[in-house]
Amino acid sequence: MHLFEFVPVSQLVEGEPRHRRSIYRSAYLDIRVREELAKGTYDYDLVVIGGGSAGLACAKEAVLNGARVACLDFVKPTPTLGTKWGVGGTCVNVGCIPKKLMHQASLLGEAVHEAAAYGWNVDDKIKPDWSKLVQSVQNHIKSVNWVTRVDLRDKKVEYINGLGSFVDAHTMLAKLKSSERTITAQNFVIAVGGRPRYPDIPGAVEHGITSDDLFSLDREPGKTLVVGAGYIGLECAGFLKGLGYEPTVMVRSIVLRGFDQQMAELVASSMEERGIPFLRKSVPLSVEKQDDGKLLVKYKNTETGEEAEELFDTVLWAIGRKGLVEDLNLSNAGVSVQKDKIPVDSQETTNVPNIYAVGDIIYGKPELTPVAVLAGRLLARRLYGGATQRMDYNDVATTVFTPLEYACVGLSEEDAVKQYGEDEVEVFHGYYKPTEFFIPQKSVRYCYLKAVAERHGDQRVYGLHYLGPVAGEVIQGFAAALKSGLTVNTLMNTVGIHPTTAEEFTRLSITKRSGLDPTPASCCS
Ligand code: FAD
Ligand code: NA7
Repeated sequence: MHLFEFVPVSQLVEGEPRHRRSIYRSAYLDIRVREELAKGTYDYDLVVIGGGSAGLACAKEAVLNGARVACLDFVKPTPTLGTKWGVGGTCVNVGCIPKKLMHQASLLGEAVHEAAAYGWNVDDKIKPDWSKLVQSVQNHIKSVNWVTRVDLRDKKVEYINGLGSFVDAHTMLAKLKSSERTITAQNFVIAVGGRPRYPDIPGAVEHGITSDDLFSLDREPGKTLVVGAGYIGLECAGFLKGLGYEPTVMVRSIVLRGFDQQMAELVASSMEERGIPFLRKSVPLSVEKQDDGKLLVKYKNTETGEEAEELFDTVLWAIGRKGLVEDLNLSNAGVSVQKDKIPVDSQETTNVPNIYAVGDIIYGKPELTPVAVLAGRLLARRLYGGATQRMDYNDVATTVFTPLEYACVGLSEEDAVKQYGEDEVEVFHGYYKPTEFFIPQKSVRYCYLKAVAERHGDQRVYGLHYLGPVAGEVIQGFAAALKSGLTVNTLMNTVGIHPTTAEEFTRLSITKRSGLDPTPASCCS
């Protein structure tokens, strides 16, 4: 018998309805037949809770591998403005996509201003139209919501617009618009993601907004206090500045916690150079609305204890996200929770064997769309396709879309030192001058990159860090190289593409340890 021969279940199990899907005839066949019989007692083989990046990928892949799948998705309106959105989750509606589009809008503004130096006759006083930008972004999002629904229908995933909560480990209650529905399933995948946090201070919820409101805001943001110096805070401050508004970033402790701190400080400095003030070591105390609609923010310096206040048009909380475990009634199913996230093992199984979790909701893993998508897909293949491949959460590349972008893959310098010891880590670094920055003469002060590598032996590269234009595009390919065991020798012997900024990685020759000046003399030698 061929290992992957398709055999309809109906030929294997007496009385099995004809529409039941085929399964692989393979080493695990006996188990599958037993599972098949058990499934007869449930409405679905799999119910996925959450129609975002992880849930949709998992649901579609499960159907492709023969499972009967329903996917629940429900969005609660934001507490301040009541903003809500359609199926697709955070990335599409209030995350990566609108963020990247607004970042692009701000880069375009910069490009238009630079165009004059390249000979274009452009009006120097150009101004963006916020409502038009929001309209364009929202139109795109609505079209993606529509395509997502059609795709689910075509792929035979039953989409249920309902808020799911567990009744027991095999039963879910879905609260629909005006009714309730009880659903049973053999397996559940929890993919509910997270939502922005609000600080516990007076006026926070009444007057402050989050990224969930920003991309559809029906007025110009104006002078904006962005509280939080994680990547969402910095990205929002960055595009708001590029669009001509006045953002200020309030930093509680450090910038970009979890990222390489030398790079993080360069990102912050490059933003300050563009006129974005950073209120360091500060936390907000209260937000009060004034008669003229302005928001008075009182805040304090955490080191000196000194208090201060300032008026803003908008206060944007970007202080992290909390996992959406509350509505799930996880205790009914016996699922453990750790700090509003769900701990899972290396197969994304929770402490309850038939309940899995993927995406932002899992504890201690990168909160990124491609991570959610791949983990969801691999999980479905393991559950229904007989696959064994597990998600590798290491060496995931990412980009911070600040005005000067920062992308990285692998270990930060401090993590490499922590893991291998200072004597065993070599850092190759250099400043560089992007050709496109020569006209008009733009600041190259923060165009910097480094390779963190093994000091001896093969000199394996542990991490790559790049601050400059199109950072994500630059690092993506290097991420594949790093995953394939990239060494310093390979990097140095790779012929660059000239004139690009990515080629600078092939020209790194100065180590930090040498103390030599890493600023470039010329662009072409
Ligand atoms: P989500 O996409 O959040 O989907 C979960 C879905 O489940 C939601 O629709 C939610 O409403 C629904 N839900 C919750 N509870 C229930 C329930 N009980 N019943 C039914 N449905 C429920 N990642 C990147 O890779 N690149 C980026 O550039 C990037 N930028 C970002 C920018 C911003 C502003 C934000 C906020 C995030 C960004 N991310 C980015 C992160 C990315 O959006 C997330 O990692 C990704 O969306 C996680 O997918 P998920 O499926 O786990 O959760
Ligand atoms: P992050 O990366 O968790 O950053 C949150 C930032 O907000 C960080 O600078 C925090 O400072 C700061 N923070 C947290 N709580 C407060 C309070 N109460 N007051 C002031 N400042 C505070 O969150 P993001 O929103 O940027 O991103 C969340 C995830 O979504 C991220 O992993 C992405 O992948 C997607 P701290 O360093 O803790 O002192």
